[in-house]
Amino acid sequence: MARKKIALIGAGNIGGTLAHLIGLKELGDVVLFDIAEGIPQGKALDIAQSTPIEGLNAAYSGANDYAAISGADVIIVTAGVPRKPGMSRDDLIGINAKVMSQVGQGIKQYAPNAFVICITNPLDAMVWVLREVSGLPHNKVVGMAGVLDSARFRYFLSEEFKVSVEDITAFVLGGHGDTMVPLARYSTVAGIPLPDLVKAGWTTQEKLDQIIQRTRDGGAEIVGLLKTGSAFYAPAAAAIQMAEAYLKDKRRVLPAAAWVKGQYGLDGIYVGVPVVIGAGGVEKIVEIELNAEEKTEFGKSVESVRGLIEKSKELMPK
Ligand code: A3D
Repeated sequence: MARKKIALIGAGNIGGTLAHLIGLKELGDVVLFDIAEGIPQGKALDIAQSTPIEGLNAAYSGANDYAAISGADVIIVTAGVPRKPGMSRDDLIGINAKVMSQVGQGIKQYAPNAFVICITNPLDAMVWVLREVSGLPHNKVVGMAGVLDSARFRYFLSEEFKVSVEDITAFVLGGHGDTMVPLARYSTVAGIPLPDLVKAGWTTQEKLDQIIQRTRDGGAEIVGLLKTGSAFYAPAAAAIQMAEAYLKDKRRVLPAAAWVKGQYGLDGIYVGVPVVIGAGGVEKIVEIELNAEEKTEFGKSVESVRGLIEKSKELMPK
């Protein structure tokens, strides 16, 4: 059986990290694409030269022409611009909506059967643009945000509880932005929900609220430290988990920005919800019951995504 082909559109910080991780996990051959000349070729060659050391089998190439992504099984999109200190994700929409239009055209022409994972911000609206322009089925176009947001939540909780990150599950719903909704009720340590751990004295409600806020601000905290760009190691790891679920038909239950139509009372929008990812792409939207407060927060988040999608429509080249 031939190796899978994974195309990375955008060969910047996240693109390069994705390329490296794909090789280390032997998920397939990698094509790096970017508009910057030399960058995708240089990163491909550099990583390819690490394969004899690691003892792994993966072919690497770099390109500035969309023809190179032809027939890709998986495409991960990071093309565009990241945040700088003081910027919100939504400030990126002017440039990135246009970039997503170009990328969507390239995918439509050369890789219409791929499973596409978008990472470019503002995430939920950019996934919408990519799907709209590429014309791919909704279940084959998805956004990475929830895996990263919940990983941040899990990491902060593991520090607070002094237990392994492996034993913590966390649940984050809604758009990838300041309105994201980390759900304490559905987040657990070895199956014990967080509110029960507050009752048992593991932490206080106040501390838990601070952790939830730090999760919401998780991206900005790193932008503030790096100053020249945004997080890339954890975002890349999160997208790889989603790609692997598709390539290996794992049927993993992961939070992702997926097309929700009918569930949660929504009539067709990309927003963060739990989904099942397997060989069929997004095979199922998992619907959970929300209490009144969670419903209000989720509703606010959906409204904010809706606003960004409307803005994207105006910005997309006609
Ligand atoms: P960066 O290192 O700047 O890489 C972006 C790459 O895109 C650069 O190499 C550019 O040359 C390239 N590029 C620009 N325009 C085009 C185009 N039209 N076609 C092809 N390539 C192009 O950024 P990064 O890798 O750090 O971040 C990439 C994106 O991911 C940004 O929009 C970030 O905001 C976003 N991001 C999202 C998350 C989520 O959790 C959703 C987390 C972190 C970053």
